[in-house]
Amino acid sequence: MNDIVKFAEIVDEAARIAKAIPQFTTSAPLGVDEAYDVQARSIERRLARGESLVGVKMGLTSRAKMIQVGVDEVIWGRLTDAMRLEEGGALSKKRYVHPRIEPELAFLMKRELSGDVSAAEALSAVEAIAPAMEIIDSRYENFKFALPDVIADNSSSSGFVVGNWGRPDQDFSNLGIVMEVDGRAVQIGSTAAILGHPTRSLVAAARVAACIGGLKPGWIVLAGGATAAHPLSVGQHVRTIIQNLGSVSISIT
Ligand code: 0L1
Ligand code: MG
Repeated sequence: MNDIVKFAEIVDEAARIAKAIPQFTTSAPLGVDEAYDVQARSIERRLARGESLVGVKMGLTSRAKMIQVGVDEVIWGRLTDAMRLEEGGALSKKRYVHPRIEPELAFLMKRELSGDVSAAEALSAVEAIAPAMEIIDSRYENFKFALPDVIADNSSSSGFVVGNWGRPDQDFSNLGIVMEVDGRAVQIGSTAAILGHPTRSLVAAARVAACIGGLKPGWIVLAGGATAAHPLSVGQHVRTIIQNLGSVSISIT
């Protein structure tokens, strides 16, 4: 069995049963392109089990996130329907290895978008925007990885929750963000931290998604965390408020 297939099986199984694994790059060479092949094959295994692709996540789009994990390149991953959590609902911590949560801005696509596009073209393909949160759960022991490891592991993406959709024809370039745990602010930021403007993340998403046929109507694009991610514990209630857009919440059980 070649390494791509083997790594895809290992990381898929680690995610499926929530069990930490050693990072790949300490024992085998793995490049960035191969790591995206591992990601693609591991997600194919989920699709074969009945899940469907519903979008993409952009990762490490802010300095705070790059510093938190020691990687300084924008990365991306795939979102499936099984990763979506109900707004205001519950997240069962035992389904994850060592989950963290981070505030995000979500785009809902109304038209296909693929390849090199301008910011205006990208925005014209958007149906709506919403406050969101992403559950980040590296499958690697101690949340430690190099760039190819995290890419192979679907860029740590493990779940997401989206609030109410709002109009995209508003200025969302610099909106205040507060993420609270049990009513106490744990992360504060601005949508401007997402590559200087979240639309830049959508432009990047269109470019990287060209290899999977582009972003599709109805898909969700998570623009990337604007702050560092926060560790989750049983009993917490987590809420993110984005100025003018509203809030999104989840309880940890
Ligand atoms: O910003 C992100 O969503 C990056 C995820 C990969 C790094 C991490 O596990 O926090
Ligand atoms: Mg994220």
